[in-house]
Amino acid sequence: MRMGIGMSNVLFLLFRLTHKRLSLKMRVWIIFLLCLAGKALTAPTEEGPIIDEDPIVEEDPIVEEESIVDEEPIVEEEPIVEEEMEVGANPVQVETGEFDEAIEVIEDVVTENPCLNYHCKKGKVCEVDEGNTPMCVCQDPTTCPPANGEFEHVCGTNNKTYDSSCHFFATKCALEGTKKGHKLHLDYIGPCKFISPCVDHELSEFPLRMRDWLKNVLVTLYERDEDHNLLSEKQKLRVKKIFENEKRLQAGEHSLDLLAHDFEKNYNMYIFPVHWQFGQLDQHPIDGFLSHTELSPLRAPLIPMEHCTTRFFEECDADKDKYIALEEWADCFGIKEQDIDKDLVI
Ligand SMILES: [Ca+2]
Ligand SMILES: [Ca+2]
Repeated sequence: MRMGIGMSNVLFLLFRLTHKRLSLKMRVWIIFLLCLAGKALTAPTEEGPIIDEDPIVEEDPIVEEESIVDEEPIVEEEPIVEEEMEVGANPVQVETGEFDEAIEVIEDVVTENPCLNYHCKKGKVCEVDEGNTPMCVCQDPTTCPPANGEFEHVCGTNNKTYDSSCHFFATKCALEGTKKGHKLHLDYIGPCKFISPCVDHELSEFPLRMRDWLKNVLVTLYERDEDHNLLSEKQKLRVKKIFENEKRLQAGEHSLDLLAHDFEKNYNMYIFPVHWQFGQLDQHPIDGFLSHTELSPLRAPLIPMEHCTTRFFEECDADKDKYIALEEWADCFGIKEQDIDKDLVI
């Protein structure tokens, strides 16, 4: 159900974001997203058991899959503690997570199966050794479900198209420990294609639409949050102020001039949405920095539609350390230094 709500948000908001410029592509995207929605709704069991009234788990046991730093830390997969989606998860993240789910929880009638509920990172599957101890091993790409169409293809940073994200991550896993594997990331969703270079004036338009989009995502979540599981109470209080502000620019198709004017006039309404999105992405680990992997749920679906995505996020990383810090993030969305507030990342 929550997936359905998230999906409609994605459809609505992604549509709004790129409607005018890319209406034909959007149609393809809507079909793609609808297919994902269907997939998500028909395969709820893959999610594993969901604990009601989940306790707040501070440290997510899922470790970061791909780090861009040179020294990739060696991490051990841990059994999953709880699979419930974090409160207020970004719908874009939710859907992408569903899409590039290469993690398999092996279902087995034998309750003793140690692989049951054993969580492996993308590209790996659980197997038991002689001692019946579960372990994660690289998935054979040929065991990935065949792609249902082009919309399941993904493009790697090596500009190679993979049948699905499962095929991509299984291939990447096999290259683990090599330079090639280290450099390889999922670039965007869809087959590799020519993406026209982003020129300066186009780059300056990108944050205008993105900020407006983030604000509308939050307002939509607020309006639909009947079950109190889309936004936390703290988040709701923040969004309530935006929602109830009479001066708020209503969701719709706006010219860039109007968006720019609104950002100037109603600047305060944009501060929280920019912080909120950062918090949604900064999860593995929660450290005030976004790695390539953490950013991926946002950028991978956007790149085929918004050709400035890559350049925008590259330039966000002002100190070029391969991570986007909160300060860098806020700055590239036009948030003034004095308004950057860690406490808003809630
Ligand atoms: Ca992080
Ligand atoms: Ca940086």
